[in-house]
Amino acid sequence: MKKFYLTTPIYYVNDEPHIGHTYTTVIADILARYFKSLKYNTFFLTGTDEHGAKVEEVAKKNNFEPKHYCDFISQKFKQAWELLDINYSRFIRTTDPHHEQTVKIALKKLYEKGLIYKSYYEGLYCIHCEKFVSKEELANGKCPDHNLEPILHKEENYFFRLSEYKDIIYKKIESDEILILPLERKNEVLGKLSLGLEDISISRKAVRWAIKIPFDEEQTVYVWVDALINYLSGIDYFKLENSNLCEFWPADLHIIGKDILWFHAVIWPALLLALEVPLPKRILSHGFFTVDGKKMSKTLGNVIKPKQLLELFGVDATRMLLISNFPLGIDGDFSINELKERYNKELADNLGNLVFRTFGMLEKYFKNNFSPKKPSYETKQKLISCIRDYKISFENFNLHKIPHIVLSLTSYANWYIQFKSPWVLFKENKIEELLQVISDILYCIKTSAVLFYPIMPNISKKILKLFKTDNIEENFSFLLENFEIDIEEVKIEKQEILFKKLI
Ligand code: ME8
Repeated sequence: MKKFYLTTPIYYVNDEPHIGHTYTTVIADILARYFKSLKYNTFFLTGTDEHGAKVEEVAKKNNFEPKHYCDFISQKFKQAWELLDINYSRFIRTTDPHHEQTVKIALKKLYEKGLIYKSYYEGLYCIHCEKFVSKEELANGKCPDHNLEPILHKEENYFFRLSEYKDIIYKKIESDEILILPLERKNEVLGKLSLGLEDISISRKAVRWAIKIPFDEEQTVYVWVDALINYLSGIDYFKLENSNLCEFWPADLHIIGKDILWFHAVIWPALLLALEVPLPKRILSHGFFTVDGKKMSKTLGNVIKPKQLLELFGVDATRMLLISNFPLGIDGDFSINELKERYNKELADNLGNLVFRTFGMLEKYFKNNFSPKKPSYETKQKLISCIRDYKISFENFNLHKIPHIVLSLTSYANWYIQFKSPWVLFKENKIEELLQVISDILYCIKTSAVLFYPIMPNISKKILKLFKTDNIEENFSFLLENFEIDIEEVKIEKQEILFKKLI
């Protein structure tokens, strides 16, 4: 059986989930559902990144012990993912004992191989990025991502011989052995790599809320090394638990935001090469979004929480609107008003109205006596081209295109209704022709419901119930392999409104 192992970043617990985290996690869930429906043995890992100075500081501010604070916030992430129908296989926390043990095993291996050494480090450190920053990276002396001044930091640390891996990583990225998507991001990484690669410090003396270095209790593991190793502990790579999950390695896809590409494209592969562990196959790095043209930030008070979208649009529409608002690789802007407009136009007026009016016509014209015809040549061609575009977009991870592709089918069906005017055919008693038109429309509806499954699983199930179809995954793989679908039965009954229009 083919396998697919995909991951999201593990999110910091210094704050509750917002739509940035939601975006990445929804993308992962859609891809996991897609591959699972195509009968891949799929493993989808997400979780929380719980160590580091920043978490300790926020916990203290809120009068919590760090671990209790982590329990509290990681629970918020789990709750949000439940509300968004995120079907992850495992939720990993870096405070899980087996993860901590995995990190220690990895560090010991690196130390024994002579790939870690002690030295002094002095530099500017942004505790919100949890990394040293160079003067060139700063904007007016402040971290451009957090608008805060970094602190001057000097201490004796353990260093990892990252510089030794520059050429090999360059080659592996250039040759797409590690495929970085989209292409512009690959070029960015190659450009930065060609400027040079220095060893990095992988331990801290001052940070206490962290995993202890196994060969020196005075030092703790740098949070990024701790965090990256979650991709191995999440599938029990060193077999600390009695499972066969390690067979999922190597990861088929790491999904991340562009902010953390360097860690995933360079530092992570170098650590894996040093550990003699096979490399991940692909990294999908999406853009960042602003809200009404401004960076999302607590200070500006414009952070959008997933709950706000869920209350307005419901779970399925939230997922669909989130991923299709702009191309995956680029930065985009978010405005609730624009989303409302899209919801009304694309979901209420297009898809929702199509289902409502078609089943209304079925009831009016055919009562309980409807046996569908095969699709006409023109509708069949439309279905085939839509399924082909859909597959290509999924294969290239162009997720933002998918809803628009499926909606082109429902738009076609709405246009077809106007064009063929079934009410005239009924009036003129052209029953055979009427049967063909309604059948064509039903093929479009059923096909779009199946294709929408990874994105809008509940709406998809609701529509497919009208065709007395339960086994969606079976229908999904059949449709994508054969480019056709069967309609055996249709439930003729008055329809509820799938998407209530928003004012
Ligand atoms: O970086 N637009 O965690 P984090 C789009 N713990 N996506 C956004 C976003 C925005 N405005 N803001 C956040 C960390 N994201 C580390 C990761 S992995 C081994 C360790 C998403 O809580 C995006 O996926 O800061 C980004 O990469 C991630 O959240 C950063 O989450």
